[in-house]
Amino acid sequence: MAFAPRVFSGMQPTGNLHLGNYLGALTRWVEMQSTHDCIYCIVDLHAITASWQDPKELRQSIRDVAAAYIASGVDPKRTILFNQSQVAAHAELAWIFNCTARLGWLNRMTQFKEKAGKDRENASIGLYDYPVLMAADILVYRATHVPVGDDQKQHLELTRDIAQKFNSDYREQIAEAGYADGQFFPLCEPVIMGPATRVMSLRDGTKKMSKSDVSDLSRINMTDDHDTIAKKIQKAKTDMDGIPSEEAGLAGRPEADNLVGIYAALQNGSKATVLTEFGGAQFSTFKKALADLAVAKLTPVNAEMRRLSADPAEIDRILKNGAERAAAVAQPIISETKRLVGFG
Ligand code: AQP
Repeated sequence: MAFAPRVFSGMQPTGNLHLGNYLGALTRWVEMQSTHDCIYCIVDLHAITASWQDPKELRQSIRDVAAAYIASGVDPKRTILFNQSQVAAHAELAWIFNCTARLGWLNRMTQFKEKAGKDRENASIGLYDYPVLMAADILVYRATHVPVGDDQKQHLELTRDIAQKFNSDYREQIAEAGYADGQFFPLCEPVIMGPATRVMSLRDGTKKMSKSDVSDLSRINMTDDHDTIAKKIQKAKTDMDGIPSEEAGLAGRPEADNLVGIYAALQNGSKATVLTEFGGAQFSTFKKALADLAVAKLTPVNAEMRRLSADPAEIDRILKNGAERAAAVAQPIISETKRLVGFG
């Protein structure tokens, strides 16, 4: 069966979205709306996996992330925008996939190892099972393309493994149901593109920019104002050399590479173009230009987020409408999955 192209992606409402989320994923999501049928989700079920979330703050965070999506250009009329917990089919399919995925596959997931750290025994089962739920999020819509940052590559490989094993475990039932090529779930493609698929911390160029980093100086939040953005860029770690003229000159210089990559992504260009413009400049000059560009790009998004957040009832209405539309797409797929498995 040739699957109709469909895009799915999501972010966790676990705090302020940052420049990594924006450049690594959100900008791609917005572009893909003009070429694909898109479903964008606020993955609140995932949000409670790493640590306990205050319910009041979680509810607020869901609205804030919805506002960030819309302010960045996600159009809730054209695209389905909703929060995961409101469509029960995600959790239902995750359970079936829990019985498809193998323990050995999950044991290899590096994000669990990083997030659980040394206190593994104390990590939630949800954190361990996170990639299986992620596979269900994607496949419950039979999505074919998943725009994400580079850190999600391994989870998407697991999604493909789960789809393949399900298709193989139930091959007879799938054939009987008339899927001639034996594919009930598609093998989705990760869409990891552009110069900022892995935006690094402003304090340490070897660490991913992340919501959970204890240092707020490590990231630019989408809610940061003009002065805060400028201050964080000015304080960003750099090395003793200036800006090189060619990409080879960024090798072994993670902080310089990161700042040049951020500039390129904000400009919708390439690192090579940035180096042509700034090669030979001091970091002080480059940082000033980078701060101006980041402010110019993020300030309008920030203002729109504030405008949307002033009307939480409207955000709730958009999410409810999105959840109804998402459930309508997921329902026949989960029903057919259950039939294939032998339920009902
Ligand atoms: N630093 C990054 N560079 C590029 N892309 C990134 N993404 C996250 N960080 C970067 C992409 O953003 C999407 C949503 O991520 P998420 O919020 O669901 O979870 P995450 O990847 O765990 O993000 P964080 O900031 O690292 O959150 P915490 O600290 O809570 O774990 C994904 O497409 C991701 O690739």
